[in-house]
Amino acid sequence: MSVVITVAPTGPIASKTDNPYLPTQPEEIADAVAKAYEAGAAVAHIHLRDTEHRPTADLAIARRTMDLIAERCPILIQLSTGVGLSVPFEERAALVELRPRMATLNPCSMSFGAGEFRNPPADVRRLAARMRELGVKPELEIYDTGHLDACLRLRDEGLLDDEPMQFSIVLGVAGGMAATPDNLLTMVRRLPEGAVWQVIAIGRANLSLTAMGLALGGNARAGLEDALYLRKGELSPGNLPLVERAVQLANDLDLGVAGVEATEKLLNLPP
Ligand code: KMH
Ligand code: ZN
Repeated sequence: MSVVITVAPTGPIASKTDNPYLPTQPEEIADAVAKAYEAGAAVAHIHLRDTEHRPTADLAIARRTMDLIAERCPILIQLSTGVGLSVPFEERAALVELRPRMATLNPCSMSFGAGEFRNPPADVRRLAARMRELGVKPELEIYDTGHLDACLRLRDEGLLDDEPMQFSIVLGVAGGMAATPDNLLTMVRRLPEGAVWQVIAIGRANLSLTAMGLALGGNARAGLEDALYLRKGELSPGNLPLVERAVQLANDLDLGVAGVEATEKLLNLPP
């Protein structure tokens, strides 16, 4: 039994003012990902920023980032189609045309902190169908119980392969579920048989809920997208310490860490 560690180096919200080690440019992102790969990450969840550090779905920036990562290491690239709250859905969806091995699929619209995360049902269905056509495995980001039900409806409509379904249980976004052990347990109990899943715990509860996820049989995600601090008052000096901590947690629980090939098998990734 081994667990998949995903590095999420950047995210849609934080800036270099929040943490100066946040990678925003393609070279910085590729460097953070390569170091995470060396530490044990098998998947890289990628958000892009433009030269002004704003979230972007610019295809040239995405292509360049993917190429730079591939030059450095064979990590599995999962592009975020969440991108950022200000980027139109159609631009976000176009990223899957670059055929990353995986991409996120956010099934529902929601309040997201002070902003709004727009995922209209018809657009989500179109994107799910296109990902299926292109062989891009969706990572289903669920921020509430109803989001899980929405994913199961997509599956029942034939828009998602369920071999296996891959979920991120997102806890701690203001507008979604709070980051509590109770909410995590509720979600895990409701997942369909055979699902592969990980916890994305935003902010202060990141470490405890990541550990709980591992103990419950989930995978783990680590990086500055989800936690800017290693512990109270101590900014993480880059993504590497967060990834190393997740790997250490998995090792301490005697779980072992899956490499790229094992992850491809576990997720039944199209070639
Ligand atoms: N940072 C996540 C909570 C995605 O990548 O598709 C939201 C997100 C979605 O960034
Ligand atoms: Zn993301």
